Amino acid sequence: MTDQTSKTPLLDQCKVPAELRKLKESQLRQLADELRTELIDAVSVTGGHLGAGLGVVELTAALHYVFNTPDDRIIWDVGHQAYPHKILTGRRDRIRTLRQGGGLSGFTKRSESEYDPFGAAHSSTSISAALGMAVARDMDGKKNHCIAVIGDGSMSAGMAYEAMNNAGAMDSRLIVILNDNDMSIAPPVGAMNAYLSKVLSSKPFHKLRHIGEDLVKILPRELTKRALQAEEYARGIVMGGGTLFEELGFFYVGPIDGHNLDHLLPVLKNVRDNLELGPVLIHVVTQKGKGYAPAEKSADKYHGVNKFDVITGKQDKPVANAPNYQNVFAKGLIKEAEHDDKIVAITAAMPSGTGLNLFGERFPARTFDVGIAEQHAVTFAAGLACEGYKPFCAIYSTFLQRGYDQLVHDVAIQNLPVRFAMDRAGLVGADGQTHAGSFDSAYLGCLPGIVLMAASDEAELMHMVATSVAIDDRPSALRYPRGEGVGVELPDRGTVLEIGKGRIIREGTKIAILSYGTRLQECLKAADELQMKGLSTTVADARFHKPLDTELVRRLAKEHEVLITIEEGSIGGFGSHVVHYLATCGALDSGLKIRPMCLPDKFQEHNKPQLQYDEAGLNAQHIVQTAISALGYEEAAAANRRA
Ligand SMILES: Cc1ncc(C[n+]2csc(CCOP(=O)(O)OP(=O)(O)O)c2C)c(N)n1
Repeated sequence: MTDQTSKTPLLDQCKVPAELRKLKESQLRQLADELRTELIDAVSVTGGHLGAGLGVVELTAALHYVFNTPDDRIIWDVGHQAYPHKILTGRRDRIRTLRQGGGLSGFTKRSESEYDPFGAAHSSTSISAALGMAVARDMDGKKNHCIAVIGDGSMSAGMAYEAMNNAGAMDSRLIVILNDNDMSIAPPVGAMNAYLSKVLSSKPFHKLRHIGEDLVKILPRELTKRALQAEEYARGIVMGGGTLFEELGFFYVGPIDGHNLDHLLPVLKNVRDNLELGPVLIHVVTQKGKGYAPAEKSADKYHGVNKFDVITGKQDKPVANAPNYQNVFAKGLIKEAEHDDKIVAITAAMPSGTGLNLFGERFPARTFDVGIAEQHAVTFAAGLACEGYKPFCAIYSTFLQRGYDQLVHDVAIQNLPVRFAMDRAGLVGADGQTHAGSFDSAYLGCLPGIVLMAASDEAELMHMVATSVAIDDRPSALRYPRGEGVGVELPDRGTVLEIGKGRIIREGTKIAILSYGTRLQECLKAADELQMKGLSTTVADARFHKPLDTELVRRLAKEHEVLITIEEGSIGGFGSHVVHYLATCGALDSGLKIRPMCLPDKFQEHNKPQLQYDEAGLNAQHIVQTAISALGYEEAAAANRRA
């Protein structure tokens, strides 16, 4: 029985897709409206990605209605648009726990639901994964469908083309839905975007009255593959648009209005029922933020939002106590670029996330948004460096993983002075495992010749930007975290630091804490506490991971009983190098108690940043405990109590 008081009576009946599939087709419009209401209400409580989900409400309902999920696999690219999918696939009761500690992930995740056949968060992986599943299905003699849903922004990454190129040649039955909303986080860039606009302007939307006849004509069940190929060829020539995909071996259908269920449903059914087809690309046009006025009006279409008031759309923005790191990075780089016209900046589709939107306002001709194309961004920067430019490649630590071979092969081996500005280094809170910048110190620390720095506060970041400009004979990278600085005074312009030299912040005699990056504040708190316990503590800021300040490290090792290193990065990073160095030069033979503190050896789940640090054991109290237990005082105290 339907709850008469509910704002979402139909949605209440559809806890899983099998129940959705019991509705009449004529009820789907109302269901989609209810789904949108529920989505807005949920994200107003949790914050998170809203615009992308609003744009695929109808598509989500239509896909689960037409296809037999979870046997049919729907793979959402990035996964940030999958909140409506989560609501329809048994997770509505937990939807208000999105991105909260212990709650649902903000992306698709295999361990969360059988309806998430593939986890995502980094873009442009869906076609490859769907093709793998399609080929496995064929080898197993099964019949289920494999559907990748990918945005026009995510189509700018090379991986999507690698997958299409392979799919076109494999001829396996695969459905790719191109969700074209003419937006990424910022307006999309590049020739592909221009191409899609051309397709849209040259071809009218399929009209309802044509859809049945057209598609029967286009996708006749009885056509042999050969005849189908002839048909594709003819369509490419006659219809103009879609040819690029057809040249890649896809059967192109579209463009289709992705908010019109009368258009979507027959197309999806036709494609579902034509088992002779190889790879098909359905070009669906949607609007990011659709159906919620404040989102539709906003410049980023509410890509990612804080909690907000549903009536006004006003977001709950916490008052900032200090400027955030990305803006300080932009300020520092603008200042340097005013003095050096060889400085150029590169972003891979994240101008506002990296602060390069500010640099771009000041130096539009020296700013390059290359699209979601980290691999290209790195080698493009290498090319600029070859010609005497000073490229700053501003890429989040987690996304730079994608450009690793380019970094090794194109930049490091050729010793090119590309500067990497790695934002979101360390834990990132609600975005969780897939976005944590945990590994850069480990994956860069092993590269010969590179200079690695980590800023301990926002003034240090300014200095390190200035230092990167000065390092013109080899690659360098600097890491800084997500969020606000610590509130120190900012210089007007950064000062160039001595390469490979750390600094002592506080002198002591018994315990030494050597910090790399922003845990420095916790080290100072820990030192206060240790001091109160009568344990004289030195605190040093390493500044550089490579070249390592071996003189400082040796001195700390020699003059203290305990040496703690601390960093917001994985095992294999800064601390591992310090231990390796000390072991190699025999400094551990004298009985030094060394304790490297780093992130735990696991992919930490999303949570509030403070709780993530607690879980990681990287707060002041953990440093104190580590020092005390290294000295054996806990055991001594316990032995005393026992006596
Ligand atoms: C490899 C990688 N780089 C950057 C990002 C950050 N990012 C998340 S969503 C997004 C835009 C995606 O645009 P599109 O595919 O068109 O989806 P829309 O949000 O417009 O629905 C970007 C750049 C990412 N997730 N993965």
